[in-house]
Amino acid sequence: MILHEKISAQLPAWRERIKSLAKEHAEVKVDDVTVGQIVGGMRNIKSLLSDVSFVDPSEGIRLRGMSIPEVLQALPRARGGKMPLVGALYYLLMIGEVPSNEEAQSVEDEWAQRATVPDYVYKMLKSMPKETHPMTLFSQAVLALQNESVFAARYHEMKKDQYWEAALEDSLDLTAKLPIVAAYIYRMKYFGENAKPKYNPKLDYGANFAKMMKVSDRKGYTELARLYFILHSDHESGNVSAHTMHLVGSALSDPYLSFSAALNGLAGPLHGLANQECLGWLIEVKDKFGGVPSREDLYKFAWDTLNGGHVIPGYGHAVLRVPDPRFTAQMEFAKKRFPGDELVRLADLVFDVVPQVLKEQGKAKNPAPNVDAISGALQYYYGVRDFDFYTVLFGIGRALGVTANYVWARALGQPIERPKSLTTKMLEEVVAQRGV
Ligand code: CMX
Repeated sequence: MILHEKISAQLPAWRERIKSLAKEHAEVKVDDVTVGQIVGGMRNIKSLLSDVSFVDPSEGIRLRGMSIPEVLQALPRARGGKMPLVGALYYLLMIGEVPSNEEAQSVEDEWAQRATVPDYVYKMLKSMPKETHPMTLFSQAVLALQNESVFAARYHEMKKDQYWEAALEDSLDLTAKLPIVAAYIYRMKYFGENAKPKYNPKLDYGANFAKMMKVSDRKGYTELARLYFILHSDHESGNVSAHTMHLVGSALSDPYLSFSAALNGLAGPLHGLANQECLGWLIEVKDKFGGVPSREDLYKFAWDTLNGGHVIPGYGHAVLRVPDPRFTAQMEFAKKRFPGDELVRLADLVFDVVPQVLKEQGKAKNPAPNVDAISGALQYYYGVRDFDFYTVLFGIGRALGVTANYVWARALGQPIERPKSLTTKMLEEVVAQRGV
């Protein structure tokens, strides 16, 4: 398998680099930790290692060193489409190089071979109460699939330097199954259907997802699915979903256990659920004003949201200090294809007004839009209008980045995570000793 071959070839050099850092330079200081960071959610403490992606606060995400426009430009495209193959992105995340068409296609072929979901998963999903949140169903399905884990089955017979191979098997199996599980949840929950979605090996990952979702403009939605999964794949390792995957995986919990945990973090309203929240907020504006409001009305509505004690979803970021390039890429997609759409025009007006409101309020360190500020509007345009499903889509994309990180974490023998906690009294004593 191509990913296996390429990672095997790179591994000796990577292991040497990590060994040298751990053995010869372990005492070198990278940063100091402040009291503010400890009481403030560990913000910006440099304490995780990932070569898959990096977020520059003033520029945004780089996936294996490439910006979003570079990724969209350089990766091999799906036949007849303008967007790259999702398999090409997975190759880039795993291997760190832009694949050839054949290499990208070989990842797509791996997925096609693995794209089956056991019956017990469907049965479990069907047995859940109708009102169960789709993220709960999605996470449960991943947990149920843990039964298939190669990593768990082989754990006792593997040596530590073989863990990554089983992790790679699981990662390919898991990512192959996620679009099927997600499409099944969608059709079951909102349309009362029970047919098992069929993955067509002649189509790529994005096209299969569009087909299984049964949206009416399949061609347009195929392109959106490809873009969406690529943009949501990775955002360095400190965000809640990526960090959760990393933390749980560090206990050698297999990729299914770790990813189910990551999904539970993604389901929080301050993280992935913000896409659902954001579309809800846009619709509220649209309903209240009977369409796109005036600048003044929107300005007042945004202030009312803040004064009501709520955040404005889709705005702000823990690391970024500029508009999120993932927002920009989606806005460009929408403006090219359906510029007159009411929600897109509204999202554009919000982009004009909300940063100003947040600046005036003076709390948010970053008043600019993040990835969630527009993603729901695009889904809505294509008829996927059940907002609570949106975070599931984020989850499919996020799996690509966090499993690539998982494979490399095992390949490089990253140890169990165990930061140290202090008591409040200890912190106060540190402050008193410093005399500040
Ligand atoms: N609306 C209102 N207030 C906001 C805000 C927003 N969009 N963004 C930040 N703030 C507030 C914070 O709540 C915080 O207030 P308190 O001091 O009262 O607690 C203050 O500004 C400072 O926060 P910050 O340091 O700028 O931001 P954080 O790193 O603490 O939080 C984030 C980052 C994303 C959770 C926050 O900006 C937020 O809640 N945004 C809205 C939800 C959202 O869009 N989340 C999705 C993020 C992307 C993703 O993970 O999917």
